[in-house]
Amino acid sequence: MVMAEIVQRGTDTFRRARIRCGETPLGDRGLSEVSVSVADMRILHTSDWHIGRTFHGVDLLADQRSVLDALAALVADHAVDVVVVPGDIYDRAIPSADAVRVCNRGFEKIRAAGAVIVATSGNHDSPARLGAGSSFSAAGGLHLFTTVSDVAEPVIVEDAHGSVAFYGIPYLEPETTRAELDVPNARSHADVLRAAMSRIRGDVARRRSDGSSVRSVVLAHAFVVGGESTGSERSIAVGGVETVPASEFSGVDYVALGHLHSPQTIDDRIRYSGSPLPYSFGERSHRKAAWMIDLDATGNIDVTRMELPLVRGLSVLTGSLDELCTAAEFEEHVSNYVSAVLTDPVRPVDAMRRLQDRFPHAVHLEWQPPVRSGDAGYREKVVGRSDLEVMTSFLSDVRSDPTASETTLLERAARSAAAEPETVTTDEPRWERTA
Ligand SMILES: [Mn+2]
Repeated sequence: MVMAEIVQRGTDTFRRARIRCGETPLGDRGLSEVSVSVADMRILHTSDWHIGRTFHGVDLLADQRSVLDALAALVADHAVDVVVVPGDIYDRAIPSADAVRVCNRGFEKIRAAGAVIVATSGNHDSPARLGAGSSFSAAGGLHLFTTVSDVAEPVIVEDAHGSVAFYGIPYLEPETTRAELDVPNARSHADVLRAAMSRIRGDVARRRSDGSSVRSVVLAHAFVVGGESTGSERSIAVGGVETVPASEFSGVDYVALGHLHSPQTIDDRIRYSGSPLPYSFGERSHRKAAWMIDLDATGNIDVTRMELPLVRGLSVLTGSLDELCTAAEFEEHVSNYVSAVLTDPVRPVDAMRRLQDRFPHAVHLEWQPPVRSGDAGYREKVVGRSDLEVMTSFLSDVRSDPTASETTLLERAARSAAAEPETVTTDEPRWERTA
């Protein structure tokens, strides 16, 4: 980084950038990195990357790649020391090869920008696959916590004031983790998290027992009471209550949460960063962000919301197909992901192809014909009309008026249907009475 660039980025960055002078490049750093001393600890909290996720069938890898670049730029511009990612790194347990490439590249860029990475597995990740090679990657500054038995074994990052212990709690499914946490009667998410947090508090206390002022950061993937979902999260309510009271996280200086996809604050020190990209049209008005936390000597925090770039906007557009394809008012949406609500009275032919001529990123459409004035519900429409009239007008609507011979057939069918009993009252239905 040339000095002119550093100065341009402001005095705060200048101060922190100077602290970083003299650091060796990534390849030579290895484990010694964790003992680099800086002023206050600066942490960037992001989560729910969901690398490999598709959006209405459309591949989002290019968008994900660019938002990871933006995170790496934040790390470089603001001299972030540690990036925490509490879960849902990938969208699925077995990500595609391309998704793995995008994720690895993101990790490398963030690491090369100067931050240590602490990440955990979320409910979408496979702990074993995400954690493969984690003891080796830790030597390079990528700390992947995917093992339940390691919850009380933090990675320690030093700053000028001493140690900060980062504890990674992988997503805890009560059914599969209660034995490992030694709480055989745990039924709920709160039960297993309580067990994990109790181990963590025990470890913090042990580290402080000699009088040293160890500060602590916890990463967890859970639905904390008071949080709001966006609709693009997969429910974790399998056979029980999914929410966890915020009080379970007492005793730590900052709790970086993953799972919910919009940035939000449970209390000042317990937050969700949300996903870096919108993953449903319901999130189209959200601005995606990461939290930047400065942790001082006493464990006090100063939090700044860091806006993430909108890689591609989301629009829900309503109108007739012709209006959508020609009206000037829709021009500002042409490069967005578009969900269209078509209001044509007759369902237009080849609508998606025509829509995509103007909106290449149209991904979804639905047809909502207008309710004409005087239109009544089906029940009102047929009341007082004979069966034959109902059948005749149905044919006229969907095809053409029935011919004379067709009308005769309809009459016969109506009479024969009317002759049959309305309901079957025997225990054993007639049509099953064979042999
Ligand atoms: Mn998620």
